[in-house]
Amino acid sequence: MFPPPYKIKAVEPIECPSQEERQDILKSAHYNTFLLPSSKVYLDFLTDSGTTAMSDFQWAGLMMGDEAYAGSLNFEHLEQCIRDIFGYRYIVPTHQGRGAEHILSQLTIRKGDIVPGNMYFTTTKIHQELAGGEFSDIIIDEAHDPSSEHPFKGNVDFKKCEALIKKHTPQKISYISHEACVNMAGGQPFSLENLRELRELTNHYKIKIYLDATRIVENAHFIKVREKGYEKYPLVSIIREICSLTDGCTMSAKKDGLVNIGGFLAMNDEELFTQAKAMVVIYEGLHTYGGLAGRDLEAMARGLYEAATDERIVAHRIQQVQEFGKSLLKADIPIVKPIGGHGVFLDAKRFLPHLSQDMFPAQTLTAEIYLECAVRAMERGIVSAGRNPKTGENYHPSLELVRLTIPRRVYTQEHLEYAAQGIGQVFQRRNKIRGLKMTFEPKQLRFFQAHFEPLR
Ligand code: PM9
Repeated sequence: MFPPPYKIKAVEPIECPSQEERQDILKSAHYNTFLLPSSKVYLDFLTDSGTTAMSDFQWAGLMMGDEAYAGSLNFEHLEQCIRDIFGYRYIVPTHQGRGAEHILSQLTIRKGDIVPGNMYFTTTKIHQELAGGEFSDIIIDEAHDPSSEHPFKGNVDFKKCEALIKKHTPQKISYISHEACVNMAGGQPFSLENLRELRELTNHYKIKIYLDATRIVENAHFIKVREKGYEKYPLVSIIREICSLTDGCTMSAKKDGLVNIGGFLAMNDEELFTQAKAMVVIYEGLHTYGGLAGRDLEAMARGLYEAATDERIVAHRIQQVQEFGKSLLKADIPIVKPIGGHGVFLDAKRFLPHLSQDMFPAQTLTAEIYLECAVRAMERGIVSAGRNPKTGENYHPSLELVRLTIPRRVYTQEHLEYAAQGIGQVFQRRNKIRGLKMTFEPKQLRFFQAHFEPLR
């Protein structure tokens, strides 16, 4: 394993609550890790979103914030940076990814439209539904099989895609929603070959592709190391090639953009840009700050440059995730394969085979991991999938996963070894684990705030 391409300049103390304390805290948090106070968490693997340690170059950028209401210098820098790296013509900053998803969905989806995509993401889907659309999954079948070792599980299945277009007519398809390093599949990339073919297919039907670029650097890294012919390509060229095959993107810069807050919407269509600028002023802020301070725009510009040009950052990060996954595999713990980009995903169906999906096995496992070692993980299964808005029935996703998400540049190898040991202890006592029942269910994005209690 090669060492990190950085050294540590500031540290943040963390504490591990005792076992008895953890019992009480978990109960008060209603067995939902989103409701745990972070001061009571030892290692926080809830998310890689906004949890990055910024570089000294980014911190220095905060002091360069131009806090003018209009036309901030930092916006110009960000705009230039996104044009350089991604190649899109027009940029609208937003406070985070879902701000961009909201605007794109409202402007491009009509009531009754279908939005095909390579597996759903929670915030993306809710915005598509609120705009009157219906998400339809066109990812390859292998993505739904946690043990398939397919190197590009984020790929689109063209048969599914074309069948959908023919069934509903091209006019009813708002656009193809194409996510880099598909989160809900376990951080799985698409290949450039697949995207190129998708572009040809959509050109034929005159359908647009909008990329979710949230984890585009990780996807580009996987293309470089797995796709034939790209070994010697700079990451930036791969990113540019991905973007050139799409019509625009939404991005939560809180992940691969290496910042704690920020996002944007980018596109090549001038008319859409004019409409997006009119909308951003209603929901986010002026079109040159999008709900962010000038200093945030600067940190985002610097983070994006850093992530795309210092290739060691993403290479080391992914290596750290891979090593963590391998240590779990060594203990026979069932995880999604291949090990993904931003975290290791436990397969709760195989970890707790005695629990039916309606007993929330992945949610249960997140609670047990916290109890065991004060590590916070996230449910990515039936709770996250929610209900079908038309029928009110629970979706039963094929993947019932616990995500152990690794924040960028935050934890050391010892931290990861500690977590692997704790999860190993839970695995030893798995047969004694009982499920949960839901006692409070918010209407939308229920996983954030739902309450649970142990089944008797
Ligand atoms: N992802 C994550 O933890 C944070 C919120 S959901 C628990 O993975 C993709 C692929 C994401 C994503 C957020 C968003 C929304 C869009 N697409 O959180 O609004 O992974 O910045 O981005 C989270 P924002």
